[in-house]
Amino acid sequence: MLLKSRTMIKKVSAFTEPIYITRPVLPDLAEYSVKLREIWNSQRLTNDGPQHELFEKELIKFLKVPDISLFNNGTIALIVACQSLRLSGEVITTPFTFPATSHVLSWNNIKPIFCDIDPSTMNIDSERIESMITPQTTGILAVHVYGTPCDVTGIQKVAERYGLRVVYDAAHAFGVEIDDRGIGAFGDITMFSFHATKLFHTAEGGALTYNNRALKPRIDFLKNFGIKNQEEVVMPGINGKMNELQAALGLLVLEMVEEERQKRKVLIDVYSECLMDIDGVTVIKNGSRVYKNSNQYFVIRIDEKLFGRSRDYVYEEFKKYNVFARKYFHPLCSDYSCYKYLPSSRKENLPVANKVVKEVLCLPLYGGLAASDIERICDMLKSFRGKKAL
Ligand code: T4K
Repeated sequence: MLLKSRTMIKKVSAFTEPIYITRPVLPDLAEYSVKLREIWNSQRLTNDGPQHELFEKELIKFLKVPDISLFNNGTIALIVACQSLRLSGEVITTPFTFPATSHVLSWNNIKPIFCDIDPSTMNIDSERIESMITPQTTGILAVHVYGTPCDVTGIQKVAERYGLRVVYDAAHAFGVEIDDRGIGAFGDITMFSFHATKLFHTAEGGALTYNNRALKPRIDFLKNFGIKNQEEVVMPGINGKMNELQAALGLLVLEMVEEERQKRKVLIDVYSECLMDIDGVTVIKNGSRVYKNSNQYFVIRIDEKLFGRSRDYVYEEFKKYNVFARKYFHPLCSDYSCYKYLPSSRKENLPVANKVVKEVLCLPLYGGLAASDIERICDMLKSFRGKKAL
């Protein structure tokens, strides 16, 4: 039975094994060995082999997108997305994300312009984007943070009004849909990360999806050194190719992803119920039921005044119980030494992001956890409350 009382504190013991923020879904090793045997027999290890070709086709169906290009990781994919759209000058982006998002702009010699975030979705605030546009602005790089979709309609309207390109970082949004439309079908290009820590993964890996299929040749040249054929190299490309071992793993993990998503949904419901009425703890809803969620993260916000303890205190206490929560995405990109000098990094420009980043905490979430593990983590959290909150 779940704990309901606000004041009752259960004595909780630490986990004997560490509980991490996530664990990867892994197919049966024997099944993967069968795939590896095929690869061994063919001696085709990379460069658009048969596993890669099949994986592209399967992902197009699963993600409900018109076209796709596979990559060795999400960061290189995002660098190529900016290159393929010829983004330059300034690009408006969010400070509340993983370092990769703003770094890909730097790798393209583009100045990141940080725009504040929406307090409810924690995504870039579409209503503030317009005020950040200058004659140098060429695009918007938005993140569906924690898998919650951005205001895709609002962003598209601003982009069309000013002739800007839109790139989405959907690293956390695998399989998310809005009105039955894949999240990767919005904007000019969407990037997915298939890192081991993601709901869906290929150990390392990533993809770009896009509506305009005319983009494919340029994207695919860019990820393969700019090679068009054995006689022509048409642009300064990079090596961003996904290999056959990654693609084969992806094909097997893809078969398991829906089950993993459902298991996580059950655990999210357990968390939500356990934490429903704790003063100072807000459960971040991954969106209404209008669209399909990725269930990538379970996120709470801790209001220090009401809870009686800070987010950082809770994070440290959890460690003593062998629970490794994460402060994604602290620190803000605008606070990194390489970006804090930018005028858009000033705290006055980013009041919401600066508040949110002190309060968020991602709790462990993966299908291998039991409901009783989640209840135990919730009991720990309750026991951390400060006196004022009791
Ligand atoms: N954009 C956004 C918004 C992103 O969040 C990311 C990546 C990217 C772009 C870039 O995509 P990629 O280039 O990575 O495809 C992890 C991941 O490395 C990173 O991919 C991810 N975002 C980020 C949110 O999380 P760390 O530094 O937190 O990972 P790490 O190694 O501390 O792992 C966390 C926990 O996961 C570990 O404590 C245990 C578990 N774990 C991890 C790995 C790697 C496993 O159980 N098995 C594993 O193999 O960054």
